[in-house]
Amino acid sequence: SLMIFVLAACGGDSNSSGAEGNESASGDGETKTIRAGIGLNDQHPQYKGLLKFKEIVEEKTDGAIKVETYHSGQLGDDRTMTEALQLGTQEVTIPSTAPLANFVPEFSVFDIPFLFPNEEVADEVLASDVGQGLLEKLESQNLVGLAYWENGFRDLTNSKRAVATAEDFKGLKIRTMENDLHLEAFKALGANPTPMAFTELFTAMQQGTVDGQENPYATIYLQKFYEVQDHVSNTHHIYSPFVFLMSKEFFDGLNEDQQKIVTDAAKEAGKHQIKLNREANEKYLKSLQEEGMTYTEITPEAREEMVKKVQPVIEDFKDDIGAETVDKVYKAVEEATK
Ligand code: KDG
Repeated sequence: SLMIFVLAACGGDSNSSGAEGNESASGDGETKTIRAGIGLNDQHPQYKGLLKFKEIVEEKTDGAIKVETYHSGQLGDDRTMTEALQLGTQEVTIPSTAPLANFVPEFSVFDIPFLFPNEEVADEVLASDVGQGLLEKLESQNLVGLAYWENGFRDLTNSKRAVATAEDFKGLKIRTMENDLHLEAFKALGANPTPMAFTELFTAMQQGTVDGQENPYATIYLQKFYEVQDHVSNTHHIYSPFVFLMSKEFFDGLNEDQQKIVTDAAKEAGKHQIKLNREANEKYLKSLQEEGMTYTEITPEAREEMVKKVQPVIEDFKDDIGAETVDKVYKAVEEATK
């Protein structure tokens, strides 16, 4: 990385000395375009983060790399956009880790319910060797994981009843992300889960195909889910990271200066996004109540009961996720919790 730093510091000078002759941020005069798509809407901190990424990249490359931003699933859902990156027909997407586990199974480690006690522990584990190692595994899938961003702690909403205990999940038709561990965990809680892309969720709730869903408060509020949902509980059952993904084909086609710029920009914009996201998640529970939703707090005893119910599922999935990854993550959580 020192080498990359030196090249970046030299700027245009490396043009004359570099064997390739195009080692500067502005490239060889050809403009490259990054089409970046997300599922959430333009009010969400995820989109604000993406705008920050655009600003940094366009400025640092002097416009040699342009970033076009697409929200609300305009380019597809998490899964189809990730596939488009593999094919090289799209350059950037920022999915939740849950659907990404369909590409690299180890990412499902973050779908272990009640894994992280708080955001600080999540931060430490994601920055640790095991967290960063997971990003490296994406390369074999023709993807480059440039940084973790944040979706956040997920909380349950539904249109049927106030959920306070594990019992209350019984029979609720819950939309889950497209991830087998999510699906089985909700079954273990007695719910009737259906996996579905985020882009189909609002309509499914509106039409009653599902009774509920789970997402952080920021998403519930900014996507206006309160229009079709009546109850919210602070289940905090999963902390979902986002992964800032780039097509490997596109990344490999950038010169070293540009690779450093997009990598740093993804990290820098991520810090901004995470800050905004935490402010939003703190602020919007109150807004949901103002919009008429009932709020039910999960007591520590009730949460303990939920932990017990999903335990067998975690054991069943350990080998599918990768036992080594699971053990390493548990260890990292333990160390971060000390
Ligand atoms: O832009 C991200 C969304 O596409 C998605 O990951 C949001 O958490 C999400 C969900 O429930 O699908």
